[in-house]
Amino acid sequence: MPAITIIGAQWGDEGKGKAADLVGDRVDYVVRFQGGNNAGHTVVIGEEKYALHSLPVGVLSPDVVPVIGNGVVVDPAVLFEEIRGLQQRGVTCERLLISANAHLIMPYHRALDKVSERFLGKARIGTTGRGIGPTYADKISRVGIRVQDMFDAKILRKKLELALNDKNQILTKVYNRRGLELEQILEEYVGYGELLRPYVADTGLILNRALDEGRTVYLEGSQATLLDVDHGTYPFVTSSNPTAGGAAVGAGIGPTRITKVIGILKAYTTRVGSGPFPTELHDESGEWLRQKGHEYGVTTGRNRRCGWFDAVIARYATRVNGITDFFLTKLDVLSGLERVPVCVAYDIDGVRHDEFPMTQTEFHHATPVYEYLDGWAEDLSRARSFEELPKNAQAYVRALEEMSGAPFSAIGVGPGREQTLELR
Ligand code: 2SA
Ligand code: GDP
Ligand code: MG
Repeated sequence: MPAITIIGAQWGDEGKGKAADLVGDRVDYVVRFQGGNNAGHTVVIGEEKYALHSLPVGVLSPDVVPVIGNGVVVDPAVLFEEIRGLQQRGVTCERLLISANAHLIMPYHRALDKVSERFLGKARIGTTGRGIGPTYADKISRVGIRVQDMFDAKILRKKLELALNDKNQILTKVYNRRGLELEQILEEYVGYGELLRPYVADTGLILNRALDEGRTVYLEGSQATLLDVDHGTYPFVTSSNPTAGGAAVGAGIGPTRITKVIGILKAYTTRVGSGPFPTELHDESGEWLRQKGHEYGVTTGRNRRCGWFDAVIARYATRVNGITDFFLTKLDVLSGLERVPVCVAYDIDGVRHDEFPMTQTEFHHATPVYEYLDGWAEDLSRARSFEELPKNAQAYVRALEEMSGAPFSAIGVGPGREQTLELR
């Protein structure tokens, strides 16, 4: 049976949380495979709204096993806070499984993330400040600390000594900040180890066995294609691989297990943090989209930058991820426009580009070539089938589908579970 992955097709916040929740009653496992508590995934169930950061959305479905895979970075304090918050609202997290190989976000990672951003000034990435980049950097440098290290105080001490030698030098000598105390961190993380132990498992083995037994595994991406450290707008990216290839690596399954790659695509575009964004609107239209779409960071509360739909990006996401179908979200937000601009190609220094350009410099110079589609005035939030949508909204969807390079299988007309139209 299949593993299915959902991937953000733009710069994040496309509505992956809602998409993952929708399948909750049809899957057995929901797995986070990269990123950490930089993510903000919103799920609206009736009157209740949940914002998940570390936990997979599957935690909200009673019959699903939520899994934090080996590719994720975990901040134990944040994770426990999130578990506690859910428990207070009657959501139990007992089924949660956490990979022993997942890396831990340490206090010096958070400190370095914040202070390096401050020192970068105008060149800053605009990170979430959660320590994500420094944690992945240590993982790749082979000096990271993993979940399993918390179970052995002696090993943890050795690894911490090594790490702090280096990090305290940087914090004090380069950034003129206070160094961190080994004993304090050791005590804190040994404590987290005891609390986490019941959840820790060989998640790769469990997921492979589940697939062998015919169960369905859902791989929930965070961030998005253009924030991918390999395929995104480097250096303005996150430090993991949110693209479909990363799903296999970060969950511990083979790529041949993944039979479906669902791209989540917003009917317009947003980005939070720095970096190039060809269709960005700096005028009242951008503000209109932000307010109508409630485009504010779920983790940091930052204003999201807003712009029109970009078909070059959608095609790029199809190519990089091998997207089998798209879920188009937030179509309802566009009601009330006379004409809806859609970027169909870029003009780069006088040359038309239909594909994502090869170099970052070209992307920085890209200006959108727009086509203007007829808008609609009607409120879409009560529509329950594609046929109920105004003709121009239907035409907008079909035009985007044509440009994006993969079929659209669902359309979002509101944040609620029932505000989803299936497309054949
Ligand atoms: P980081 O913290 O190292 O991952 O930041 C690097 C870049 O990745 C962006 N990033 C995100 N972009 C969109 N949504 C994210 N999650 C939150 C949300 C963001 C928030 O759901 O709203 O609340 O601000 C997310 N996480 C990371 C980040 O903006 C940097 O551009
Ligand atoms: P994620 O990071 O991709 O999970 O997305 P976020 O949760 O950060 O942001 C998406 C926001 O859009 C959330 O507030 C969702 O509740 C909301 N949302 C999702 N789908 C739709 C939709 O089709 N229409 C509207 N109006 N809101 C939606
Ligand atoms: Mg989000």
